[in-house]
Amino acid sequence: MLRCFVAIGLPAEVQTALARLQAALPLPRPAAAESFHLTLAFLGDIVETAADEAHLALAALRAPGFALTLEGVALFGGAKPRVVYAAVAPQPALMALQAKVEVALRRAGLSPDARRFTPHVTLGRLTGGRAEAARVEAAAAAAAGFRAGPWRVAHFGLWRSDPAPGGRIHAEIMRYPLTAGRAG
Ligand code: 3AM
Repeated sequence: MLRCFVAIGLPAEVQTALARLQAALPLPRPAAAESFHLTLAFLGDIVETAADEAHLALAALRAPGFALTLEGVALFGGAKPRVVYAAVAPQPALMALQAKVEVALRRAGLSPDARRFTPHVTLGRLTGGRAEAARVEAAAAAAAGFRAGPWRVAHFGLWRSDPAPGGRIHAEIMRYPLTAGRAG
């Protein structure tokens, strides 16, 4: 079994900006800066033949590249925040790509997570304490002016997630080009 997801990787200068932002937040479980990503679809633990099917479906997908900007810092989880993330400026071409990825995966017989897509780059996770949540919320509010990009997204990828001491490590295993269209 292989834990897989589909994501957009980030250029080095955006990773650096995010690492700087991350350092300004008191995160109990920071995400590894070298594998910051924007998840498009989560496939979960799948057998290798299913990963091969996902690869074939993604390799056949055609969608235009686009410009992306990160803007602001926010938290998932409402009253019990669990994830701190950099938000993404609205980009219809990103939403269209995500929808195409999801359809392509379903047509290939896979079952991507069906939750509503909220574009984000995870910076770190919380452990559940109330004082910790208050500290992170205050720091996130102070960093609300964060902005990185725009940069051009020219490809997306199939990623794997593996357990590692202190969390999980993520790595892109396949990359799929976007077309040089006009979007964004
Ligand atoms: O790094 P982010 O947060 O974008 O949160 C997990 C991570 O996304 C997400 O998939 C990415 C790689 O692990 N993830 C984990 N379990 C998930 C699930 N059941 C999930 N996304 C949706 N549904």
